Amino acid sequence: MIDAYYWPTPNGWKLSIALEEMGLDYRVFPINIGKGDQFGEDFLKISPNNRIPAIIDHDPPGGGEPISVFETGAILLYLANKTGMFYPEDLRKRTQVNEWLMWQMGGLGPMIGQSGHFKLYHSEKIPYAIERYHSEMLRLYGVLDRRLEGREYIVDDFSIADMACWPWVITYKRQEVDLQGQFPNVYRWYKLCQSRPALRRGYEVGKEHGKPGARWTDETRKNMMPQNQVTS
Ligand SMILES: N[C@@H](CCC(=O)N[C@@H](CS)C(=O)NCC(=O)O)C(=O)O
Repeated sequence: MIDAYYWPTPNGWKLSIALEEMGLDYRVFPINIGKGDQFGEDFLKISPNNRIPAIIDHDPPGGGEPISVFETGAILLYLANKTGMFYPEDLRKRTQVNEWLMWQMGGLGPMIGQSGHFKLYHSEKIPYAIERYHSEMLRLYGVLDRRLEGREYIVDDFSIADMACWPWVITYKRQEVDLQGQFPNVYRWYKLCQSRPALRRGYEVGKEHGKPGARWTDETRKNMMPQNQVTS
C-alpha cells in the first residue's frame, strides 16, 4: 500500500497518473496547499521542502521499513524502479527518459509555473516578469515540439517522462498558448496521452477539491507565497 500525500495540481497529477498507470494500491491523504497543510509538522517529516506530492511506500521492494519519497522526479523513478514499468531496460532509452524527466523537472514545470504565477496570480502585473517567463515557456514548448516530431511519445513508448510533462501542458489555454497552431506535435501527443484510460483516471483523483489556482483568496496568497513564510 502506498500513502499518497496529494492535492490535485500539475505536480500532484504526475503521482496520481503514475499510480493509476502502474495499477498500484494507494490511499490518498489530501494536503490542501491553499490552506497551508504543506507546512504541517507531520507532512514536513516526509516532505521537508513543504511541497506536494510525497509518498510513503509500506511495501518497498526488498521489504523492511516503509520508504518515504518527496520530489516528483524521485517519486516517478522510485515507482518505475519498484514496478519495472514505463522505464525502459535498454540503457540508451533509459538515459533518454532520464534526460526528459530532468528537463521537465528543471525547465518545463518551473517555467510554466512562473509564467502562470506572474500572468494569472500575482496581484501586481510586472511586464518584464510576464514577458520573460511567457517567452521561456514558449521556447520550451518548441523544444518539446521538435522532440515529438515523428515520435508518438517522448521516448518512443509511453514512459515516466510523458507522465511528468503531460500534467503541465494541461494548462495551455490559461497560459495563452496556441498549442494546436504553434506546437502541433505537442498537441497530437497531448491528445494521445489523454486517450489513455489510466491517465484520465489519475487526472480525476481529488477532483472533488476543485481545480488548482481557480481563485486565490488572501489566505491562499499568504500560504503560496514563500516570502510570507518564516523559515529558520
Ligand atoms: N519540485 C517539486 C515541486 C512541487 C510543487 O511545487 N508542488 C506545488 C503544487 S504543484 C506545491 O506544493 N505548492 C505549495 C506551495 O507553494 O506552498 C516536485 O516536483 O515535487
